[in-house]
This record gives sequence, C-alpha cells and structure tokens, in this order.
Amino acid sequence: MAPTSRRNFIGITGKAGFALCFGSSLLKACTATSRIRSSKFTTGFEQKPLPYAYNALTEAIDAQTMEIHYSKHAASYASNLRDAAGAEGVDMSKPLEDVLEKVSKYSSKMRNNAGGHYNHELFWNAMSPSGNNLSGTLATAITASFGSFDAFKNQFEEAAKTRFGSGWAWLIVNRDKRLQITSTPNQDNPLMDVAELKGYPLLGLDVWEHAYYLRYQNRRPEYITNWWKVVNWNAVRDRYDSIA
Ligand code: MN3
Repeated sequence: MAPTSRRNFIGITGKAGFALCFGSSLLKACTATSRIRSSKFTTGFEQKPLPYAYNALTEAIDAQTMEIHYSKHAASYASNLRDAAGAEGVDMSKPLEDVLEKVSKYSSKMRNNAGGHYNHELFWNAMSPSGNNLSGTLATAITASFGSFDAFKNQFEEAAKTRFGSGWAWLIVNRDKRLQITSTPNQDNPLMDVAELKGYPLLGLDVWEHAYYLRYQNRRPEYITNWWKVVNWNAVRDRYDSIA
C-alpha cells in the first residue's frame, strides 16, 4: 500500500480498524469493512427536482445563479455522467455511491461528472429557504468534535475560503462516527477512493465561481457567510443519523 493510501485508510478505520487490518493479507476484508454507507440515502443517475423555487434562497443565493447552476451546470454533470456510465458499462440501477468508491478505475469523465452530480444533489438538499437550527445528535457531536458550533463554523469557513480554485468544503463523518472537515478540488468528494481524507459527506459547500460570482464576484467569504442562513440542518442531521 502506498504511504498516502495507507494514511487515508487508517483515517477512516480508526485505531480499532488499524489493529484489525494491520496484516496486509487482510487487506481485502478490511477494504470492505471501511465502506461508509447510509442506510437511507443513496444517489441515482438522474437529477431530482429542486426542492424549492430558484428564488427561494435569496438571503444567500440569487435566483439567476440558482437557475443557471441547477438547470445548466448540474444538469450537464448528470447528463455527462449517464454518457460515461453507458460507455463504461456501469449498472445505473445501482447507487452512484458504488462508482464513487472505486472511481479511480474509471475515466476522468466519470470522475468529474459522477462527483459533479453527487455533490450537487447533496448541495440542493442541504439548503432550505429559511434555514433552520442545528439540534439533536449532530449538535452534540459537533460540540464534542470541534469544541463549539462557532469553532466548527470557523474551521469549515477556513476550508471553504482556502480551497484554491474550484472545489468543495465538507463536513464528513468517519466510520467510527468521528466528524471532520475537509475540502476537495474540482468535483471530487470524500466518498472517492482518490480523496485525501475519506468519509461520508454530511454537508458540502460549492465554492466554484459559478456558485456565487454573479452576486458576489470575487467575494467568496461573503458568499460563505450568507450561506449559513440557508443551511437545512434538519437534512444534515438526518444524514448523520442514517449512518449505520
Ligand atoms: Mn456547482
């Protein structure tokens, strides 16, 4: 195992996993047990309808940006994903997560568009017109992991602001239910076998310029600050609770 992938692997499985998987002969079994899956949420290969109107999130995102983002950018990822899946023999009746977990075996067209489609489906559902407050199990876990909700927000904002070029900031949960913040370039995500830090994405923020440029131009930090107003914490918590 290369040093990088070994580090990632340990990051997911934690101490117990490390002990269990130390022998390389057990690698195959360990890889299987390191999958992080939700019992409730899986992603298909078609775009789902946007769960609100284009002008519903104007506290943070203007209607024109939403319309172009959903109906042009995200629609293209979904369409190009189906092209790639057809060409590369992917069974589209199975969850897209199956592809993401071994995306290194596919083309770069697959990697970019499988990620692009998954990330946007998650993004739309993690927002709601009025937003709502974090509560329940995830609130407790965030405080335990980061010290406070504000400390979590600061760390997440830092990941979003410092992602160079195009990419995403993430709140992820590991297989041992440990929360972490990370970011990925382009349309990569933490489910991918190529990700630096792997985990199940609970919340993702799109920091591509297409997500904010019409209203915010170069002011990515202002976009990030306003985005908190429309985060649908109930949906984020549901994802957390769905991890087996
Ligand atoms: Mn986008």
